[in-house]
Amino acid sequence: MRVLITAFEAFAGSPVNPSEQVVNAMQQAGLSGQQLFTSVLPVDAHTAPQILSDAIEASSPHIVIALGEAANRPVISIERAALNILDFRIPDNEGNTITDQPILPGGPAAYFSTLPVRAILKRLQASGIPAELSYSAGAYLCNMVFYLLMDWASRQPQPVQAGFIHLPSLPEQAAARGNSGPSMSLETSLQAIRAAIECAIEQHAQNGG
Ligand code: PCA
Repeated sequence: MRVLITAFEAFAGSPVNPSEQVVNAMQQAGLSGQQLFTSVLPVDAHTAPQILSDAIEASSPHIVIALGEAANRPVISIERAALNILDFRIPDNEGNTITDQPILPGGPAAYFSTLPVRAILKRLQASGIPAELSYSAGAYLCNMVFYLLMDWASRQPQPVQAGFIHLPSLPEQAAARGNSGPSMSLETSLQAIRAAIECAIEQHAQNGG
């Protein structure tokens, strides 16, 4: 099976992004028995859509899990819905601050993840990894990529399992911020994403994919 995992580069003044580190570690280790493709997207509203679409075209994936960092969240957030809105609280890495705009004018208000979100939640919790289902991926780059990914998935002749997972910051990021904000180790986030991929592969096989 072809599995595409995307991440984001660092943003908001942090030197690293946990999603990029997870994807780099996965790229090095590979995914046994599957074809793994990875892409690290820019935090740039003008170029991220094309780079996402190039990554999809290059991999023609059965499963896509897009990853990003949610600095204020203490647990793995399995996103359920992408909204058709751009409403940035901070500028992206190229200085664009887009507010009150649709991602796709005339597009549906929202798309749901087609990942087996409940099964992933249960698998993570059973493995001792704190996780939650989240009903908002925000209105910044992560939500944008999630929405565009689901828009692509909705147009495929065969069902694609696609969705978005937000990761907490790494402990070193929380330490550098010097506040009492939450964090999760790279090993735990990596284990979570491996488990999520396993669930999606199992579900895909059950669906006769
Ligand atoms: N998190 C941001 C964008 C890049 C990232 O990793 C977000 O939640 O939109």
